[in-house]
Amino acid sequence: MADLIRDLRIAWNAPHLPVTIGTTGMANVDQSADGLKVINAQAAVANPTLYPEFAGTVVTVDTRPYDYGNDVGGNNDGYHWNQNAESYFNIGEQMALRLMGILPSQSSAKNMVSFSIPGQVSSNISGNTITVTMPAGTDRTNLVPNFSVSSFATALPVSGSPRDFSSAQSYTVTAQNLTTQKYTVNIVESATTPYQDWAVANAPSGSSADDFDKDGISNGIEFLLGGDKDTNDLAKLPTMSTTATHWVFRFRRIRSSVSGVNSCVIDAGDSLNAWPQSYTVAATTALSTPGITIQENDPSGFDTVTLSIPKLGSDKKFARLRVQTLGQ
Ligand SMILES: [Ca+2]
Ligand SMILES: [Ca+2]
Repeated sequence: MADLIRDLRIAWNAPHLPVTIGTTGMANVDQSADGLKVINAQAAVANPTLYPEFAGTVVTVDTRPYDYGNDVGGNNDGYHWNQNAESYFNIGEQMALRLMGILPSQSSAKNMVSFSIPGQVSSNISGNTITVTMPAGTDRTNLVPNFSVSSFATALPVSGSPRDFSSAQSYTVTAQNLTTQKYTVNIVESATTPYQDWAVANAPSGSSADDFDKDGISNGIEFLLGGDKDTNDLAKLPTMSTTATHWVFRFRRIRSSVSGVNSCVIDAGDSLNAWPQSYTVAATTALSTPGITIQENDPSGFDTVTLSIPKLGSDKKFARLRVQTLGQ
């Protein structure tokens, strides 16, 4: 029996495989001879003094109490518990209960550890209620939270699922031991403007026209492009390229900035002296000046903004991005 357990543990690559042993059912007819030897040997495997390698992972159930004798059901064979169904049921139950007693304990942890929504101002987990503050004017109908839960726990809906937060939404976290906890998520709007919320962390002094972190990008533009005070954000600035027929001006804006600007305009012209062409960048392609295409959530949390201007014979083109934020 000990060798069998060792072999199974190797074969299944399960060095701590829990094992429950039911003693032989030959007890009543062979109690004094070989049957008893087998019973004692089966019991010995679960004796941690004799087999310390099995301590805590192997148990033996003595099945003799479940032999109800020849007079109670069964077939009076005198062995195999007289094929009494009640014996089999009770032995199986005892073996299962003893096995459960040596299984590794399952975690009951089911906490929502962190919860955030891209573009949020802040989020707070208090008990089973989560409050996320989003910039004023945020469209709540299709927000995509990211969250983490306790080790071994799972959650529904899963992290990264888009949901309509027009009303409070609930999440159920299920622990490894299958107990559950419900969390309710409420969205509130910030009392300050999105730019002001950004500036608290990234430009605590000066106006949107200043360059707080001196990376060459003014605060207002940096807000729009998703920059921060700890990063040199030059790589986020708009790019200009050409096709056979068009000048192409392109940048990514952080999506939550849409409700944070009075205006976002691309000026263009054939020299740096004058900017005769102006294109308004609004929330969507349809609301923007023709020539502008907005790919929403490309990637998630950002929009890709593209302006295409026909060349029409001009051999050079200049363009600039102007942003006027709500709140300075
Ligand atoms: Ca800057
Ligand atoms: Ca920066």
